[in-house]
Amino acid sequence: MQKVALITGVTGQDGSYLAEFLLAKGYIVHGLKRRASSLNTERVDHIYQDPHIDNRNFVLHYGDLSDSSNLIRIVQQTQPDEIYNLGAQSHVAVSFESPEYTADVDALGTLRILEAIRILGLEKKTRFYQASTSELYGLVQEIPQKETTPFYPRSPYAVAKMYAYWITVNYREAYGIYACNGILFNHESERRGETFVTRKITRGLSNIAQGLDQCLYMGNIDALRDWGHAKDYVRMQWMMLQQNQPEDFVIATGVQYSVREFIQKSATQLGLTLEFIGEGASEYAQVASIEGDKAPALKVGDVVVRIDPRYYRPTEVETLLGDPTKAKAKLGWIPEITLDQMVEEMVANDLDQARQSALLKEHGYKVSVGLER
Ligand code: NDP
Ligand code: GDR
Repeated sequence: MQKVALITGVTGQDGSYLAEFLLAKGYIVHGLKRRASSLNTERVDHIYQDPHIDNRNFVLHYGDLSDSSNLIRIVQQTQPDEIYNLGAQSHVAVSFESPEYTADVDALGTLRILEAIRILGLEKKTRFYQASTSELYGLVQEIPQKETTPFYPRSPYAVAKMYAYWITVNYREAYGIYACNGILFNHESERRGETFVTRKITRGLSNIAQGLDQCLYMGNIDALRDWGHAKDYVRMQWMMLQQNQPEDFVIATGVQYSVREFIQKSATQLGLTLEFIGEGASEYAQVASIEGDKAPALKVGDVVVRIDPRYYRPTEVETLLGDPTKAKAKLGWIPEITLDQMVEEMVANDLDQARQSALLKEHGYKVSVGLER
């Protein structure tokens, strides 16, 4: 019998990699997509199947985590063996702008799916994965952070995710649902949303290198993160649902870098050496030397990074470092992609896109590199 999975957030970074992963394992994959005024399925277009063919194994359904009746109907129609709840308003800074919406989708959205499982009597059939986050640790109480480290959320996003974490635990204990939290530390890829810090850096520097933009405006570049690759992390999401007993796991690399170091590494990939001058909001980085021809639009002395306090958060998470010992010991999970390989992949992808745009511009076509930063 083919297993059936339902993924909320299938059009996002993780959802798209997880859908590929499950299809390769022979699953029938159903995904929830939101109605938007323009198409938002770019990350899954390569696995899209024409609705006119029979026996599709990848099917998208319109839906929203704020809409219980729609969720109940989709769970009823698809009768999933596994639900991966990846859908969320996932941007921490945006959650300060839209706290109520974030709570509705990220906290109550999780409850709505768990209730759908219960209302439909699927407690013994459907396994549930909740996309929990290292943001729960916020103002960190212990370094490195593991499954037993106390939570101290520092944003409306993290507070909403804390509700989702505990309601998942509660439905496991109260109703015997196989439900797990993956407490995932930051993970990135060439499919990362453009306004998260890593992609903002690789894309921004690539555009500057090709003469499509002038400067990258950053917030707190001293923040420390434990960054892994999304492909390694979605594999782990699946592994968590294949155990005999449901449990919560921290997923991290156990290695930490600053945002500043990520900027340096990305610049090196572009053949640039940067010099950081000043401190805090007055800080900027200029090109100290250039090697190779990946940055034809730049010259030594050009300022490529400036600090703009508008990107500071009202309450910041300064440092995150995970301890994945439990996941390694119990599940045999080992991350395969290093940070340097990931930076190389992300810069190569963004440089390729920037080169295409630069070529179009050179030939008189209008190009937009996206002004929303
Ligand atoms: P993305 O922001 O790339 O994707 C989020 C997905 O959720 C998109 O498909 C989005 O749809 C969808 N979505 C947003 N709002 C709603 C809604 N109201 N109803 C239904 N779907 C909605 O996130 P990631 O792939 O990076 O992360 C996946 C999950 O893991 C998220 O829950 C995130 O909070 C969590 N997480 C992520 C980490 C990371 O480092 N990436 C680390 C820890 C946890 P659309 O495409 O239409 O916007
Ligand atoms: P984060 O990721 O908040 O950790 O949440 P993000 O990449 O947005 O920020 C990481 C750190 O970089 C600092 N920073 C900036 N961030 C952004 N976005 N833009 C900037 O210009 C900038 N300058 C500095 C931030 O202040 C922060 O300290 C991500 C999301 O994927 C969540 O959904 C997920 O739960 C957590 O990772 C784990």
